[in-house]
Amino acid sequence: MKNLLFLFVLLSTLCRADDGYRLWLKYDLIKDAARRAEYAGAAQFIAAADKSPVVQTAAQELQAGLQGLLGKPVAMAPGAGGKTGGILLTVDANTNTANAEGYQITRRQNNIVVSAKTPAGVLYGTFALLRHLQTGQSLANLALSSSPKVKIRMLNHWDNVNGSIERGYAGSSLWKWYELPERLDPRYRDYARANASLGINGTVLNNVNASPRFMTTEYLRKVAALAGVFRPYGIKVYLSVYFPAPKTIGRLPGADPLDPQTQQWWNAKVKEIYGLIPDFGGFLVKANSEGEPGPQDYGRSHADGANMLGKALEPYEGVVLWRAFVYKADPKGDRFKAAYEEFKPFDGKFHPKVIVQVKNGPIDFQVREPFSPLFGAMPQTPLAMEFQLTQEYLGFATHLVFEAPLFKETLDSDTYAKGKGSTVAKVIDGSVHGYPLTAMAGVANTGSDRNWTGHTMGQANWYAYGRLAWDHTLPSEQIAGEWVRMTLTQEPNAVKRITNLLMRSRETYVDYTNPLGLHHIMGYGIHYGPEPWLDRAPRPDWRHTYYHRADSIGVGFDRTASGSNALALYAPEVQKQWNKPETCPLPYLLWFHHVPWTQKLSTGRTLWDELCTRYYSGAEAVAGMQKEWDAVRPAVDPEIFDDVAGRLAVQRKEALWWRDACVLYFQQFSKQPIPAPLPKPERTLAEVKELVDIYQMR
Ligand code: GCW
Repeated sequence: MKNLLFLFVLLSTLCRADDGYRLWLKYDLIKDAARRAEYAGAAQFIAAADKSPVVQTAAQELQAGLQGLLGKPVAMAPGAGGKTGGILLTVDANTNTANAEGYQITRRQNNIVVSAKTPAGVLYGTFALLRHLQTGQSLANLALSSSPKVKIRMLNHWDNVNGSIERGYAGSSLWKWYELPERLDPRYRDYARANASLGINGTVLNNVNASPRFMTTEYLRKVAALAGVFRPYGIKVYLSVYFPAPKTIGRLPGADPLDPQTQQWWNAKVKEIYGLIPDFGGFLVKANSEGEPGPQDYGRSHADGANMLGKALEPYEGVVLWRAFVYKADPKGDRFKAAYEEFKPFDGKFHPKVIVQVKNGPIDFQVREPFSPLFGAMPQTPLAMEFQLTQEYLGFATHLVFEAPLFKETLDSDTYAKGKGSTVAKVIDGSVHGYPLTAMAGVANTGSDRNWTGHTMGQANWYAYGRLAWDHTLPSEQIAGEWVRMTLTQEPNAVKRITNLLMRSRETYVDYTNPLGLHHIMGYGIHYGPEPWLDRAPRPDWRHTYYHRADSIGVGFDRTASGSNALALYAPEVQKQWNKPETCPLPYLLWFHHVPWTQKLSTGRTLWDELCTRYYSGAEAVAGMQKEWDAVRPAVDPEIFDDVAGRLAVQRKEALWWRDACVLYFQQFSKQPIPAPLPKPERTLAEVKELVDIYQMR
């Protein structure tokens, strides 16, 4: 009897074991019998009269989804033919949506009708309906409608030809270049499904530090094979460009963008690409940045380079995404201003095919950054937002950091470009300046790990990015809740706890790593762990003392008129919010001010005491996260539970490194005790440095 019981428990555990592969598209049987019956009654058949591949994809996904959720097959009917009680997927040019990719879901004559102007809209509507069912919502008064706010919603993969991923923490690349085009890994399709379910409609396959290989016919055939898998999911492929490709591959003497030979080479290359991939999305370019070649090597500007590619794309639909992530090694300058100074003078001078892609902040995907001043400064140039999903500066795949609040913080910031309400989101979506092209990019956090993102909770960042690229007005909390219910559990208490855990995670990470606006003090090169003491590097702006400027007086980078004056790049209203240390919001304080250790802050504590308090409370909060996670154990899959619990334990350990490293390091300048009742670190600065050094070893 006992043995039997053991077997039963073991079996049920095994059956439940979930490796995370299915992401938020689990389609597990709905436990609530009444809800299941309600759905079954409304989904007796699926009718998708439109034969386009994208609509047929939608129908198949719906069928697979319903089979799982209802636990029984749902038939595909050729058309409604007067029948009721089914789901109709229809392309209808008269659907009342804001744009071609939007959808409407209504109940008509006892059918559920998913309708859109285009097949892609039907696909997105179908996934929205599935989400509605997956999250267990009622069908009474079903009426959903939504349209994407930006046109190009893409992932950027920093994947290399050898299968490695720059700043990737979830295994190796999904793309198996040596097997393509002959063998198509089934995973390519699942990748496309996941993206399409969010409305992502583009993917840049290769690293912006690009290999010229991708412009060879040999590799373009491989790319075409992937495009073929993604096409029925409404996803276009894009490629990162190695700027001197005409020289490396075309054997031209150079790649000067104003040389007619260069232009001709690109024209021919683009023609070749479209011959292989008729719906090719376009190019992403990192030029004259961090050692990558570019037009400046030929005495030309970023605009010359971008416009040359724009011209080559003229006969086709594709676009050029030209990155603004550039900064010169200038010991007297402020890296904060670099992109603005390079690009602002070219506003209005770009070819209509060009979008300038700007990172959310002026430096580099730090734990918190003020929005890039370029967002307020380019009325005549379409700007794309670049977010980073992979946690380069956010603890890799070991720290739990839900990024939606970070994305929202940037998107909701007001640039005042055209008066109050000119938020970054509204600049990006074209509503402030009427940009004809609109785009958002997320540097992917996916890899070959079975669960795609290493940390199971990292899936939530992919999910949140996709949802916000579709509709930047969605609240972070709603996104978190959806993801939890589709991915982890439906148990209401657990949903609440995990949603809260996600929602607080980013601020917690800020507290134990870079509180009060500190930035760029992470481990050199690998960008992991603390290294505020770094004062030697090949370039001044790769030294961390450059950013925090700690001295006997205080800490922080004076970017007001008395310092680098980077603040002047913002609209006067923005400057006003940040220009005085007494009124600057604490999250941005040390971004803009060098503040005395003894300065009293709005919290009533001195800067030094506040800094310590945050480092300690942040590290303590991780222990709180562990407790919260323990409390949801009965409600989540055991394999996922263990995965997250293990990673939280690493996070706790490393939060303590960060805390001890930073308070001990800055204490050398502040010369003040750790404020009571906080306990003194149990180790010396030398000891923490040694630990951090291990992670820097070859
Ligand atoms: O954040 C930095 C990374 C580089 C990256 C670069 C970029 C792809 O450390 O690894 O290179 O940004 O965005 O180009």
